[in-house]
Amino acid sequence: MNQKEQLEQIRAAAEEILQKTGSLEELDAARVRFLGKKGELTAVLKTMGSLSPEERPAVGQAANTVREQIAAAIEKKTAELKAKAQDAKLLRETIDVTLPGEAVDIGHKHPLSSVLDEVKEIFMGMGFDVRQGPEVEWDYYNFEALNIPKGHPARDTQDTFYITENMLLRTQTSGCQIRVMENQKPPIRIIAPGRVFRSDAVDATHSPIFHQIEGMVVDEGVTMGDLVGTLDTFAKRLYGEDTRIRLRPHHFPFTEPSCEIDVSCFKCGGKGCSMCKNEGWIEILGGGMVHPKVLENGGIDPEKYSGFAFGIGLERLVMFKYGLDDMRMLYENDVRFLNQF
Ligand code: 2NM
Repeated sequence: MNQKEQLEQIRAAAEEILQKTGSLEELDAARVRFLGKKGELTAVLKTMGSLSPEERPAVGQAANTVREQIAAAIEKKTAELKAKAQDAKLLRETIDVTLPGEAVDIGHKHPLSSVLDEVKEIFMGMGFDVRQGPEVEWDYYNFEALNIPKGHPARDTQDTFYITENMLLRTQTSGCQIRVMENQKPPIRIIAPGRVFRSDAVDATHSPIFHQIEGMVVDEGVTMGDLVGTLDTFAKRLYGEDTRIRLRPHHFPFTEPSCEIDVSCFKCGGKGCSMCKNEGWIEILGGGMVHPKVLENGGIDPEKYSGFAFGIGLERLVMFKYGLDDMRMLYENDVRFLNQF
């Protein structure tokens, strides 16, 4: 076979192979085979020495033509394969924007938080400030300043979590009230919501950790009538305009006189039902006139000023509001329960 025939054979072989080539890797292999330094075309050119000077230009030109043809064919095929690969990629990555999205679970306020927020709003609407204090408290602020003397049953280690002899987990938020009295001149109108701790066994109505909202008003001429008016307004705002309150005498060391306060049952309106255990009334509050000794301990002159104070159990409010019979549901964070609010 002379060189011209060889060249024609190479061209034909290249044409056939390029036709069949389906990948860029195969294409590269073909380029090396035909056009590479050690490729078939180079091999033919190396034999040109055996030609006469008259034959050489024509064969050289033929070789160049074949090289250009093959190079052009490879280029064309490369573009085709790349376009095909791009189409396949786009097809793979197609997104159906009409598919329904994945629903995101959105959380919401815990019932203890939403009722607390409601209570805060009601008192803030009556001009109260919201104050907070430490959960780890001195014996002085939790007991001594509140006229709870040494030896009082509330101070017993059976009821109180002591950390040291003088330091404990607060059993009420009253330390806030004492600190406000120490730092602020009357008129004082505050509520102090927060976690409190008592060494109680867990059952449907008791928990060693629960929440209280305590309140205090101190000014000149504050009377029991102010306490009744304030808490009557609170009860009506929380449970509805038809709600009434009633006071029963009670005893607290830090108030004198003291009372427990019931609201008319918001389910039966006072007739008696399962919610109020046929009483018609539900106890939600304790309160009274701040004991003169407590005012004095706060640095306030009991001859000039008087005040009322009260304490509300948040869990009880929530349980009555939603008709819960077991406090533990408020702490277990079972989403099947929480999702109902
Ligand atoms: C209650 C019941 C009665 C109360 C008293 C005071 C303070 F600091 F002013 F003396 N704070 N909270 C109080 C009074 C709390 O909880 C059932």
